[in-house]
Amino acid sequence: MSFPASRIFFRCDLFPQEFSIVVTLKVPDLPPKKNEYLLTLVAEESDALLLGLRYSPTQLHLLFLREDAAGAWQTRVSFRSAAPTDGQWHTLVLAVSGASFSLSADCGIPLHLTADVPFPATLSVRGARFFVGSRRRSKGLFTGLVRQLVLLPGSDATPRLCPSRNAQLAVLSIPRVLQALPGKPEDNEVLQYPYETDLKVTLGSRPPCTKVEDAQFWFDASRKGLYLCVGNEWVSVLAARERLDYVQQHQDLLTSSETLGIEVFRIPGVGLFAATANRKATSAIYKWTDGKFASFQSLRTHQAQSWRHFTIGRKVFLAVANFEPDEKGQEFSVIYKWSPRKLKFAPYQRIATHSARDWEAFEVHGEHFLAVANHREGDNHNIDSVIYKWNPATRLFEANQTIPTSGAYDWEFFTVGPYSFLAVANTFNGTSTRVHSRLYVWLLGAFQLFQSFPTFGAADWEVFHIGERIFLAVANSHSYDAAVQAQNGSYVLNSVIYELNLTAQAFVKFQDIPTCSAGWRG
Ligand SMILES: [Ca+2]
Ligand SMILES: [Ca+2]
Repeated sequence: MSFPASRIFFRCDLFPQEFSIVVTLKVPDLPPKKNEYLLTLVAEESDALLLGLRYSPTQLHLLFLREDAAGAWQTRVSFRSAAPTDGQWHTLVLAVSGASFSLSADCGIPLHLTADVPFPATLSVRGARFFVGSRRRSKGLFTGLVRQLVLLPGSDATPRLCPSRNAQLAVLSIPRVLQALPGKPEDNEVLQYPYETDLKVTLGSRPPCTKVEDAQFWFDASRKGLYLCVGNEWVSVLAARERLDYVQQHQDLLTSSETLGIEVFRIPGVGLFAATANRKATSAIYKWTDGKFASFQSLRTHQAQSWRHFTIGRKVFLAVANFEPDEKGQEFSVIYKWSPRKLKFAPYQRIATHSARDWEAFEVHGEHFLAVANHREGDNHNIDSVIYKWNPATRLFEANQTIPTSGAYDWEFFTVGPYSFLAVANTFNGTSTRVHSRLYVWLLGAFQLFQSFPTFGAADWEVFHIGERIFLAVANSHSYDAAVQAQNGSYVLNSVIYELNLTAQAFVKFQDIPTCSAGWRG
């Protein structure tokens, strides 16, 4: 079976720099020295093997072509005794990121290898063709069975499959026609980019934090504290800024589906509210009533990611970031306004957005702004995010400035003296999570680039003050820093703190917080 690479790579013809290949296969007893190709990517004209996955009785080889000034080099990374050729089903996950290669079989402990030659950052697939089960025509024909073969851009796909009750048949994506085969898929969630599933916020009382919950968030609603599960421990990411003293005891909020974000706010003279952004069709607003949060209003949302409460004069608004289009395929997010007459939130303005992640509301010199983090449009992550300005004449938000972003996840606004800053967290540029996140400063009526920061799937910026000092922290959801990775080869999450240096007029690195499995105890 073969197909042109352009069928998968129709927007961009570069193979991802970081990716995983998930394969479920059954290999018969192979004669010694026999080599069979599971998957190849071949340049049609030159017949060069750009990428290949080859199976032998004792090893699994990943082959790739790397070009440098001296020419093109075929590189091979070999994993010993990957999975036995025992005629049984096995699921392998191969994860590639730069010079780091790992392979896990049946959700077992992964084998890590660091190669001298990293996987190329720019491997062009123009004019190339994929072959499944061969290396063009009959060469090295695969004689086993393949049930699942998935190529995923982004980081290691292992946490998306494992642990699994049936590790040998762990399912990521199985074609419908093959689903009747033995080994029923457990939970066939829509395929998303792996870093997107990394960010899950759970509400309620302290949930378990094990390998399964790794890199997931827990929001402690009663104390407004955000925690990240790292190495079996809940680590405080955002300390409770303002303790809600009147919250006597802990409460679980029952939400209709998985909650991705929560906003707690007060409407003067009315009370305290909490809005939850739920993944399924509706999101909910709760009102603090008789000592607990009670259901107040339900609003139609489309995979809501977050809510933002803000006020303009005495008007109270609530904006939702919708990640998915509605039933008619229209993509937009909605600003709701509190109706003091009806005592409800009512839709006020609809704004076209693209997989919106976050709204940031702020004021500059008495004018009101709203910035949306547009994550991606279709498969394209390199799109504009938009800053809207409140027009007091039309009483609407109008586009004021666009800023190019790459898989934008979060906006953070803050001021230093008379200066207004806006930082964006960029996660992914289509091939890599190694992408700069940027800080802008308000000058002459617009935001201008102030500083760029190297980040790795940046998901969140937070500013905080200690006395007179100003700090900016970024949460990287991925890290490929060689020095940190070398510690034990385990998954490392790196958060970096910068401090504003007034002399240098720049944010300089204050400290790294390496949070690998044993390191960080909050
Ligand atoms: Ca934000
Ligand atoms: Ca933030």
